[in-house]
Amino acid sequence: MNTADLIWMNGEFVAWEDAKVHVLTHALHYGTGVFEGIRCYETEQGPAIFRHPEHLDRLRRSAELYHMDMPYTRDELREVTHELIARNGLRSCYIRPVVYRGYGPMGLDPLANPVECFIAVWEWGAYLGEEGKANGVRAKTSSWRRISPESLMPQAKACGQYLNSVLAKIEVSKAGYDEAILLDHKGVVCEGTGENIFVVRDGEIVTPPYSASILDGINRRSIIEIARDLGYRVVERDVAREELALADEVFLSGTAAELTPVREIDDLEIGPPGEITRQVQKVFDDALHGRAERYREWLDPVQVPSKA
Ligand code: PPE
Repeated sequence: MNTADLIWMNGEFVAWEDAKVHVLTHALHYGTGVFEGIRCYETEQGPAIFRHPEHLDRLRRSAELYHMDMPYTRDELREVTHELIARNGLRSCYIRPVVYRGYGPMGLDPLANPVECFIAVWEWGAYLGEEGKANGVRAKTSSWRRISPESLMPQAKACGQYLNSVLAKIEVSKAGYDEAILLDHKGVVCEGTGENIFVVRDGEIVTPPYSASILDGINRRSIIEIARDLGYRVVERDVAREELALADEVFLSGTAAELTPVREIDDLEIGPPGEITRQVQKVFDDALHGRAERYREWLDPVQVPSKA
């Protein structure tokens, strides 16, 4: 992992190696934190953050679901993120804000623990590998079901909830696959461990709806918009497991993974990335890197503060 010089933590810029928490930090014991994954891309106009306000809004909503009052406003977080990227001299990076319950009383009632916040940035390459992004990954359906709305809140991007993804990821990586696909508690296709999923069949694009316990992915929304702008029909409906194997094309979307095609599912061949996947991937990549005029408003150019 590439480190950066500075991390922003509770209102201050601190050296990477000094960004520390106490061992009795509540979130470390009980997973009581929420986070975001955001990417900043090098564009002709300089570094620019993809759908920054949308990510910060989701962070606030996740915090609210766990009864945490955000210690900073959206604008404050946006500005310090710009400054952090500039002060680290980064042209492109991954951005990880975390809002969490800090050191305080032990025990499950977190309400007396302080709500703390940090933002870390680092250079992060293709999450499922450059090869996977270009030629597709091998996926396997996990035996673990995606967290159900009966026990947790699938729409919250909360730290503890990721134990579900961690179990699925370990299961399939030990079996030699690149990524896990989780079914939801009803047995329909939900998503990857950190990506939403799209299925293409007979020219139509299908993706599971919110009722399938998915995370409301910001890239998912962007890709739906791009695909519709390209003239494709995109349908949000339940997807049966075997539809993955019967699909003409399957791809994943997420901030870390961007748009990554799936070439094999449960040892059944889907094939190399198809025409629709490639077309959507190209426009999406242009949007991320500021090459698509139509989607320019999705980018938040990093404003370099004068003191940087
Ligand atoms: N589902 C899950 C479970 C998920 O974690 C992500 C993002 C998505 C869907 C796609 O959401 P979006 O990025 O808004 O399009 N996963 C983040 C964390 C990945 C990680 O390994 O850490 C990410 O991609 O940043």
